Amino acid sequence: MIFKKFDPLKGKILQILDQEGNIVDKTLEPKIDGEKLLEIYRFMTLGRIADIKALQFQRQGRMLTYAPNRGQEAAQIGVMSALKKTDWLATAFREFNAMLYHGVSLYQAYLYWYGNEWGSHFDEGVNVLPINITIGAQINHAAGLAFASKYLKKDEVTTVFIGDGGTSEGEFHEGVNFAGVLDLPVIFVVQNNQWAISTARHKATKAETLAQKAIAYGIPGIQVDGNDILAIYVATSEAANRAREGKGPTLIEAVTYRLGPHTTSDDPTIYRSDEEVKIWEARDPMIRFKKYLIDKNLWDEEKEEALQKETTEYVLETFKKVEESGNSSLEDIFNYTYETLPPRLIEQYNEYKKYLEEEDK
Ligand SMILES: Cc1ncc(C[n+]2csc(CCOP(=O)(O)OP(=O)(O)O)c2C)c(N)n1
Ligand SMILES: [Mg+2]
Repeated sequence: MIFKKFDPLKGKILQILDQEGNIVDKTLEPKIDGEKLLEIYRFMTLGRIADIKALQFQRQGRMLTYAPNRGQEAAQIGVMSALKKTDWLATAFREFNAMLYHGVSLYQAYLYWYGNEWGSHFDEGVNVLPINITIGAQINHAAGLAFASKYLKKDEVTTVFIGDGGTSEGEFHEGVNFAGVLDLPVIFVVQNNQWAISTARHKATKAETLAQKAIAYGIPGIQVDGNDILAIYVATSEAANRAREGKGPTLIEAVTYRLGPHTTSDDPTIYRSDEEVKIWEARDPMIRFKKYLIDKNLWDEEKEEALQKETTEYVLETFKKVEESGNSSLEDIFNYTYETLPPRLIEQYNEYKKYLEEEDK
């Protein structure tokens, strides 16, 4: 129903909770119980603190390259909180919060960015595919996974995230088209964070909205305020219902903003203005959701302080464990993609082995 009301071509964007934390349309407010609302807020806080700390660890030389997601908490947790744990998640590399909410431990998530291969090996029963750095590839993984779920008649929905820039990749077209034509149970979530490294969103495509790309594949598309967790939750719930009823895929464009750098190797001050960042800082998804919880008498400053303290301690303790785990073995880097290593990887293996032996001397 919501997809008919918010036509992506008419520039209508779904918002339920505005920037100040006020409900703009009471009829659309989802019925989420207090306990779950608090669980969502705890995860948002964990994601926010873990993200800020990861950047600091990297600056201290204790972590490898890291891709921050500050500002995108609602776009990720809003989606995952509307799904079941038996559903599947396919990610690019900025979905730290989505992964944590869907069952990846903070220890595992950190391990990956620490450079340890075991950070890609999630616990049994955690339905999350490994991080995908190749822009767009996860779209086809998701379509394939959803094809398998449908073929095996399993009640599973696959959700896949991609960035605004990623929607210009060939793989995006192939995967969404494939899912559309076969009515696969997939939700495509485009996190439009306005930038693809230093390429502004309007320089990557002439399309007015990214949600309207859905029209070409004959599937519903909707543009949602990605910093409004209630709106994201509502759109995802409807998309998941459609998928479970066999009605096929949906595309959700979450309009959001990457408040930090692209990665720890990037300096965003070169390509975007402080004014732009300030506008989006005021749209921070955490500020409005906290206000919503306070208005509902579920939250106060005392609870906030305790949560901040407890979460920071947990994050620091977890990272200590990651550092104690050290690096994975050389074999771990090469052993899990091919049954028999192709010649070029044998060459790389030998080269790296030699490098490590020389370093040890
Ligand atoms: C196939 C491919 N081409 C180029 C890159 C280099 N690259 C890494 S991130 C990125 C930009 C991605 O932008 P977007 O899809 O908007 O996602 P965001 O980083 O904003 O989350 C590029 C071009 C890559 N990883 N894979
Ligand atoms: Mg982007």
